[in-house]
Amino acid sequence: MDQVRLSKFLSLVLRHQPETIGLTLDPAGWVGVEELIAKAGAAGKRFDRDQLLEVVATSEKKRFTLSDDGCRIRAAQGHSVRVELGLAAREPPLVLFHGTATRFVAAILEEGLKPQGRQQVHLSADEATAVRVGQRHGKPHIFRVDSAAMYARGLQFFQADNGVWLTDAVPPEFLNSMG
Ligand code: HQG
Repeated sequence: MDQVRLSKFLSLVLRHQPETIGLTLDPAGWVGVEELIAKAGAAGKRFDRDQLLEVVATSEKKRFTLSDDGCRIRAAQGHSVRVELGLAAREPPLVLFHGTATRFVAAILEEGLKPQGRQQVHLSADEATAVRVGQRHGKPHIFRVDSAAMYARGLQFFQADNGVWLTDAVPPEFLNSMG
């Protein structure tokens, strides 16, 4: 399997549908590397440990995290299955960004940002990343999130292993449209 296909396959089984290959994530989202390789292989998706490590190392978004002992792997963020990543709550930068598509703007202004299919809302510290995320959905639209005010209000923020900022929801009063 080439690297892009392997990365997409890993996103599918480690974030969304582990059961398609008979895999079960532990409560924090981890699976054994050997078990993953064996169950993927049995399902016709063949790759070895070196190929897996290559994808982990070269994923520009650092989508996957290896345990310190190298025996387990998980997705850094983006899950739709319920996982408790065990991230410590921390103070966010003063401003964070969220990229979406123009067709979602009216609903977002009305009800704020919701996690939709995922466990939490994804935010980035830089605008360029938000533009790329928004482009996945269509014509991009960027919101500035007043994370300082949310934090002051007691709302919690977490930073995934790959730097993405996560929060449960962003109420509309903390959103500024950037046009
Ligand atoms: C939108 C990628 C209507 C939200 C990226 C987004 C990210 C609403 C879409 C990660 C809404 C959900 C996540 C509301 C939010 N009404 N639409 N109230 N609230 N939305 O894909 O943030 O490449 O689940 O704006 O880099 O786009 O997969 O979330 O457009 O980090 O590694 O609902 O996925 O990473 O879409 O992307 P998604 P996202 P990977």
